[in-house]
Amino acid sequence: MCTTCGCSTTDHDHHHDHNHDHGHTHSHDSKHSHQHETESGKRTTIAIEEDILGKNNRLAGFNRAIFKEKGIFVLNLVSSPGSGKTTLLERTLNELSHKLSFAVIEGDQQTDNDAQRIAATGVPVRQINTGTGCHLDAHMIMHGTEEFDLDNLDILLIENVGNLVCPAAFDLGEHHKVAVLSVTEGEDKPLKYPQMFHNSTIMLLNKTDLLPHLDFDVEKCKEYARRVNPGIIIFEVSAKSGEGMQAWYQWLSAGAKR
Ligand SMILES: Nc1nc2c(ncn2[C@@H]2O[C@H](COP(=O)(O)OP(=O)(O)OP(=O)(O)O)[C@@H](O)[C@H]2O)c(=O)[nH]1
Ligand SMILES: [Mg+2]
Repeated sequence: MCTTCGCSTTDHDHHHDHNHDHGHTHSHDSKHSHQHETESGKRTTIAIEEDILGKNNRLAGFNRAIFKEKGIFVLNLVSSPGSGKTTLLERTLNELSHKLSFAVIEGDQQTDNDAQRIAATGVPVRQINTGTGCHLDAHMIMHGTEEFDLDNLDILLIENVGNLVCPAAFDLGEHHKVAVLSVTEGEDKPLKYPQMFHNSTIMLLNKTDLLPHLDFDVEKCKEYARRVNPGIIIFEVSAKSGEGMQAWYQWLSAGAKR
């Protein structure tokens, strides 16, 4: 029995309605079920949502305390599907893992494709499949870190499920959310999905190598991001060519040594 979250760490399949990488369905879906149209129904939905977020925040606090005790710098990469999160991680690990010790948690609804890509860099990785769930939560991270050597870890990088909405609401106990936006998505995304950019410390504007082929307005995009989060730090990068990555590496390395 896990004394922090109250779950059994050995036989999740029988006791849980949430999902790690065990293939069962995640109860957080109740947050998104708006089938109750009556006033009392709405109250029920809101109460469930508060309960879920309250439990998540408690477990995120537990994660944060562990990360602090072990001196691990933890980042939560959030974005829409395909913005280049895994490609950014691959390049970052290939270029920095000889200097700093990393571990990675990969979140996807299905497949371990991304974990395989990370494993090829030689960095320890754990894949979490959320099934129908659209985001990682603190409980998944709590158990997802169990097999890592936390005493000898500088940086934990978490790649969340590709989704610009739900991951914004869930604290995993990370130090910072890092929003990845690729230039193929349109410069208005920070205005359309403000919570994600409001809650992120960093915006990595990725795929800048494609700019010559697009109408994407970089300055307008940066202005939109600052409109929802005046303090957001923006790095323009290409995970493919490596352009602009040095500034990101410096910020990451400084965070690990803080
Ligand atoms: N041109 C270009 N392509 C890129 C860049 N970064 C990633 N890609 C491509 O974009 C596609 C998606 O990249 P991924 O790294 O798998 O994206 P992701 O955000 O991890 O995707 P999900 O995990 O499915 O959400 C791949 O075809 C990459 O090769 C970049 O900087 N420039
Ligand atoms: Mg990925």
